[in-house]
Amino acid sequence: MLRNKYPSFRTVLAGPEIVRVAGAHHALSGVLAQEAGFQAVWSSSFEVSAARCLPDASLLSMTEYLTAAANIQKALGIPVVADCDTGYGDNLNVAHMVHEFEGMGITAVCIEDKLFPKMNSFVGDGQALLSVDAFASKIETAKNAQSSADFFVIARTEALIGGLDVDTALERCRVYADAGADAVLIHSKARTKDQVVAFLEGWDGRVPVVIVPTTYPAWHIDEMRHAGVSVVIYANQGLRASVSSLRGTYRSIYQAGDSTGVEESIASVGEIFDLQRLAEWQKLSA
Ligand code: SPV
Ligand code: MG
Repeated sequence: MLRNKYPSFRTVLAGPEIVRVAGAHHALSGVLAQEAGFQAVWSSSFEVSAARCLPDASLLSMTEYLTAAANIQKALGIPVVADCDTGYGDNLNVAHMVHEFEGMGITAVCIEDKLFPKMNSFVGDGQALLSVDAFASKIETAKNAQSSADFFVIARTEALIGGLDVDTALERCRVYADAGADAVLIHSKARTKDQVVAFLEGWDGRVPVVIVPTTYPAWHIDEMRHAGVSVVIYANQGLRASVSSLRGTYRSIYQAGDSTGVEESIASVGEIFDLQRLAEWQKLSA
């Protein structure tokens, strides 16, 4: 069975456990996240653009992000959550984006309340936001554009990234939930979890809360669960690990003049065959 079956993100979220999601930029990284036990994969705009050595600044087209997300999804038995930035434009772009992503088998998308073109959340301070009403209208548009009731739309507020306070973030998320969002994502680049904890304490639970603990990595999954987190996205650790690993390996081979020194620490060719599911493919040949 070379085509994968996978549950929708909504189905996975309906389970009793906090949903752990890992960032990926290609199918191989998605498969390795799945192998580690993650319940879903985040097709990260930061990772996908970094894989092209481009900034995460709305430079790639919707189609390029769609292709990346769909290629990851095809390789997996768990759902992809597609990071769709601002929805690639205004309400018309959002409707088109939902048609296209849903049409390619993606069961969950996330859009954020920054202005298009956007810049990655960790760049600079005081990034500008779309008005609450304009973003709520994007959420409504996205929900009206989906064809299956199962399709899942996450509304991400960048209020804290933009230098606004927790009350503003809460107010924005309440409006987004009322506009039909299936979950809200509260993003923070603070070095501690305090802002996010304050958000969770003030949240009335009308939809689940998603977090991205890149800058507050010490928060343990059990404590997150306790605090009311429903979904946690480890958005870019895989990419950063790849960079460290590739850099070390290439340098070591170049400096040594042969590759024996790295043999012990790199995957075998056989392991790559397994990830390619070569044996299953070979059964197709007569
Ligand atoms: C991503 O992974 O692309 C995200 C999270 O959106 S962040 O990079 O923190 O904006
Ligand atoms: Mg992103």
